[in-house]
Order: sequence, then structure tokens, then C-alpha cells
Amino acid sequence: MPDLTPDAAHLAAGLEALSTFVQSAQPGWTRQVFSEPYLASREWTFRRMVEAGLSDVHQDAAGNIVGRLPGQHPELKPLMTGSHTDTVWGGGRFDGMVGVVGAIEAARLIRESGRPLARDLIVVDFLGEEANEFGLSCLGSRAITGELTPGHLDRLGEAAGATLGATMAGFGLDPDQALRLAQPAGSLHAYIELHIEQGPLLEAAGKEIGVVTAIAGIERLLAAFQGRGDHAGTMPMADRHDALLAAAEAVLAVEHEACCAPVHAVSTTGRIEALPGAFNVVPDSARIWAEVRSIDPAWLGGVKGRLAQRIAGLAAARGVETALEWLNDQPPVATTPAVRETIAQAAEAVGASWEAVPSGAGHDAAHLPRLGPIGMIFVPSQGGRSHVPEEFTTTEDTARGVQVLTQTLIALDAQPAIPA
Ligand code: HGY
Ligand code: MN
Ligand code: MN
Repeated sequence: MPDLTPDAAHLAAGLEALSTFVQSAQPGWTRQVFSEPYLASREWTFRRMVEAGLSDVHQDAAGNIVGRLPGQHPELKPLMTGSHTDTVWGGGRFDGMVGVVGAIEAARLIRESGRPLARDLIVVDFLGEEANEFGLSCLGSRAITGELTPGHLDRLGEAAGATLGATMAGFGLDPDQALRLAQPAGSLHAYIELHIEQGPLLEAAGKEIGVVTAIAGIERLLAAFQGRGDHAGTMPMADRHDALLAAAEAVLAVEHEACCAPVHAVSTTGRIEALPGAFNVVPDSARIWAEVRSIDPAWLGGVKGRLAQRIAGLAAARGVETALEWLNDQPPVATTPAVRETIAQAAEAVGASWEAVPSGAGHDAAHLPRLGPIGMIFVPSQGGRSHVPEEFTTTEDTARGVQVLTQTLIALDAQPAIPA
């Protein structure tokens, strides 16, 4: 039997090398999409794929780094695996990276085993999975699934002072061509993504592998509040139109909606700002950046209308006007049952304990169902922490995840059509 044991030291060294591409002295790891360190890290990923023996390694028009491990029957629908290597601001060094370095390692193991797959295996480092100032995550996976639109490219980024399309072009990409990257529906045999759990479930259950059941949908909201500026000392409380207080009530309304959800929901307001920002002036304008998530389509479908109504009503009672913009529209996605079963069998085949878990985090995989059956493999996050410098996954857990990924790819390869 060929040795398909991941090289743990090689994995650890790869994650360590990737973590050196950071854009600030900020605590943690910051490598945001379109930043200089991110540009440099794409070259590292490109080389890592070439060194693993992948062929046709290239960057597509949307900025995805793509490599291919040829199979014996290229006429068959290919397999795909991958993830992302951009980070949040002050984040960790495993979110996404484990899935890209792990996918490349799985492809290397299969190639060096001398037992080629029947199908081609496509390995991808997707561009810009994380939330960004354009309000649109999963840029690269949206492009290959036909979900990137001209309207998305026209979105203006405040810090960039440019549209998403212009920013992509400035990064050496071809935004117009990115709109034409859509792969045909059903063109993949299956897509598998290895990822850290980013939550506490596996550690709490003492399980080594997560078989993901569903990926939460995400709706992101930019709400603007327009009140009236006044002297903070002379204007009586009852006569004020304080934009910041209206925004504060909106923040609590966002929290309240998730806490009352019947099945599953979380919500976060990650940022609030008010102007003019002086001690002694009643704020005349404010904005909040918020998101709501759920694996329950019914709740997620209804929450936008409920929140819009509640936020506008609370603000109107203060004589404050509101303008709400919903930015992300990523519905909840269930993984494919037959793929889940294959992952569970692969985990058992390597003696790994496993548990079926939902993903509260969003992933590129959530955009892939249009192309074919999908599955996700989780490895534990220490303390359930992620998107912070404390994010940590052991090399042993990473290697075990790569082992299960490798076995899953081999098992899926041998299956004829995979039922949806
Ligand atoms: O935000 C998320 O859920 C993912 O980690 N990008
Ligand atoms: Mn991620
Ligand atoms: Mn993330």
C-alpha cells in the first residue's frame, strides 16, 4: 500500500512560511486581500504548488491560484479542493491556510504514491475569502461559480478610494475577464475543503475531525443614521435627534434578533462610527457595520425585513432618518450527504474520531454547490478561538485533517456519480 502519511514537518514549515507574509506590526497576522504581503504570498502559493508537482499552475483572471494533478481519465469530471490564504485584520495563521497548504500536501501525497487518480484533481487558493471594505467576501469562488456581478465590481471602497473592479485591476487582475470565469453548472465531481473549525464544538466533544453538515448563510448590513447636530450642553434631551443613540439602539436590535432565533443564529456589530465625534456636540450622523448568520434559511430570509423595520422605527422615534444597505447575500448551504458519508468513512479508516458539526463560519465551499457536490472537513481550533492572534491548531491535528482529506479524495475519485 502506498504511504499516504502527510509530512507533518513539511506542513508546519509551510504554514510558518506563509505566516511571514504580514502587513503590519499589528498583533496577530494581517494579510488582507489586495495588500502587498498578500500579493507576495500568492507567489509563495504558486511555487508551493509547482514544488508539489502540480501542473498548469496559474493565476486566473479573478486572482485564484490554480494547479492541477492530472488523472488517468481527464475526460471524467474533476475533483477540486482548496481554501483561501487572506486573513482578517489582526487574525490568525490557520484560517484558510490549513486548507490550502493541506490541499497541496494531499495532491503531493497522491502524486508521489504512484497511484494516480482516475480524475484530475484541481487545487485552488481562492482570492479574497474574508470580508472586505467592498462588503463582498469569497471573491474568487464567486467568480468561478458565476456569482461575481458587474454591480459587485462597481462597489466603491472608502479606504481604497476606488471600485472593486479598479482595485482588482490594480492588483494585476482582469475584472472583466473575471466576470466570464463561471464554470458550467455540475462540472465538478465534488469539491472538498479542509478548514479549521474556528469554534469550540470539536474540542468540547473531544473529537478529532468535524464532518460539516451545513455552512451558515451571512447577511451583512451597512446602516446609516442622519439626525441633527446640536450643542451638547444646551439642547434639552427630549428635543434631540441624536444619530448615535439611534445607532446604539440598532446594535442592540441586531443582537436581540439573533438571541431570539428559534433554530440557530448569531449576529455581530463589528464597527460603529459617529460624527463629528466631539465631547460637546450631539452626533448628527452615525453608521454601523453588522452581520447576521444562520444555518436556518427561513430565519435568515425573514430577518432582513424585521431588522429594517425595527431599526427604522426606533430611529424615527428620535427623529433620525436611516438608510440600510444589505451587502453580502450568502444563503445557508447544506453539504452533500454522500460526501459527508465518505468523509466519515475516511476518518474511521485512519482511526480518527469524528463528529457531524455545522459551520457558523462562512467558506468558499458555500459557493461551490452550483458546480457539484460539496463537503468540508474540520480540524479543532484550540479554545474555539479564531479571527484573533490566539487562533491555534496543532500540527498533529492539521496532519490528521490532511490524511482524511487525502483518503476522502481517493474514495470520491473511485465513486461514479455522487448523488446530490
Ligand atoms: O467570516 C467568516 O465566517 C469566515 O471566517 N471568513
Ligand atoms: Mn476561512
Ligand atoms: Mn475567516
